Amino acid sequence: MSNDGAWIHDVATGPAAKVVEKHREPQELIFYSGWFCPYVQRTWIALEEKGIPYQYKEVNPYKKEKHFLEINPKGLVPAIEYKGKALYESLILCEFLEDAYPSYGPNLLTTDPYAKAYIRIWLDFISKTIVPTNLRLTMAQDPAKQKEYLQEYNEALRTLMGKAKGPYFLGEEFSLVDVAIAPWILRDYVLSENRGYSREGVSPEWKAYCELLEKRPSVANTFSEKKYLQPIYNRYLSDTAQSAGAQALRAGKAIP
Ligand SMILES: N[C@@H](CCC(=O)N[C@@H](CS)C(=O)NCC(=O)O)C(=O)O
Repeated sequence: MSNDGAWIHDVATGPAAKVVEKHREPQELIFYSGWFCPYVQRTWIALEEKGIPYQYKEVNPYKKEKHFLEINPKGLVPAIEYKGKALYESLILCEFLEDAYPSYGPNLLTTDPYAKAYIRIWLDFISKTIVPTNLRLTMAQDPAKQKEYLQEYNEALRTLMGKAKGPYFLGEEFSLVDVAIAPWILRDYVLSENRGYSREGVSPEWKAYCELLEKRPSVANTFSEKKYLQPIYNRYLSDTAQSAGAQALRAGKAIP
């Protein structure tokens, strides 16, 4: 199967296309994005929340073009180039934005040492438990495995919600924990339509939290039209995706 990414729609659409249009001018921060990618969306939400000037550049990471591999040797989006130097990894980029642009917008990581460490504990839980379980559930073909992973996924979301103060994870303030999970909330219709997941099935608190997050402008405005995501999700749902994440999961390795 071809893995050059030619089957992926090449530009952002819907609300995200309008945001892209506003970020064409050269800036000292270049944001290398793939419109479809949930990890990208984390960094994009943080850029928008903080009102940081950035230049948007669309990359198809499946094509592994030489110029992009020079920016991120892993060949994954998101990546940024800041004053000519390259960085990557969605949550590391979000933290970097707080350090590099302290006077821009709200501090999504807070300034309190305890709160910062607490946020990182839950970012770690999202990265190591929620996201891999979501992917496993999406890719599972055996109905018994789907059932098992759905239970695990619901349980993981309940664990997260058990710590949420409401309305956002930390209380009144929107933080990096909300940023880190929001892209998977916007895409959860894939699991509802195909894997028996429902927000109510997790908990009423989770449903309310999802509805709040998906309405937030930085979240809603960095999302494209769902129809263009369909070919991508079809590959995951039929377990034929060849992304680095899908391959790692099949091999029983941690997702990159
Ligand atoms: N841990 C990385 C994951 C990024 C990632 O997996 N991005 C995907 C797109 S959603 C990618 O670039 N895939 C290219 C490939 O699999 O070859 C992060 O958080 O930034």
